[in-house]
Amino acid sequence: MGSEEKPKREGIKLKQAGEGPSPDSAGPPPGPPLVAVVMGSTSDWETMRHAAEVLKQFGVPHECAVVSAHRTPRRMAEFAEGAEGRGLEVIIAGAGGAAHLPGMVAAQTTVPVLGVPVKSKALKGLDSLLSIVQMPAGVPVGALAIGPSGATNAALLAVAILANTRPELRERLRRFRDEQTAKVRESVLPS
Ligand code: RP5
Repeated sequence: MGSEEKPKREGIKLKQAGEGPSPDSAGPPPGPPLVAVVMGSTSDWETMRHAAEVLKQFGVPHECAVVSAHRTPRRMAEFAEGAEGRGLEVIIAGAGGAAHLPGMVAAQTTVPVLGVPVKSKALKGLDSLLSIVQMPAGVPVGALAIGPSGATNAALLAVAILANTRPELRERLRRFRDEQTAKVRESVLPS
């Protein structure tokens, strides 16, 4: 595979899919990953880390990796084709610009794919959003909002999907919502 194996940017130590813990300092919860957070570039991490943080908060074992549709197409294919066999139940894929990663991954697996449009410099993420949301009928990608909100919600949606068969996660999700509600109720506007 040669040069395809090299992520364009170094600096953020994103683990490659299937190579163990994510870059969080304390690492993700132990156990084989149930969710993969993949992104087209290390430059997407600033957005996608929000997904990893939510998964960690909910105690969901996950992995994070750079898997670029156009720079590492073979790695992307290997990742997507192996996802089900490795026990992944949800894939969160973030990309910016001509954001084909979520759709290309979804084309090669039946594991549900949630797409996060990363905010691009040129078009502020509108290009990413349209690339992800406008999948032709037959191969779905669940499209989230542009940027960190989308990454956060992709992880919350992944938790909700996993919670269908895991009552303890459902309970944690309920508690999260209750706490969120309480915070809003208790909030005070500055005078
Ligand atoms: C896409 O191109 C990535 O998902 C990223 O959002 C965008 C720009 O990548 P870099 O040029 O910053 O590596 O593949």
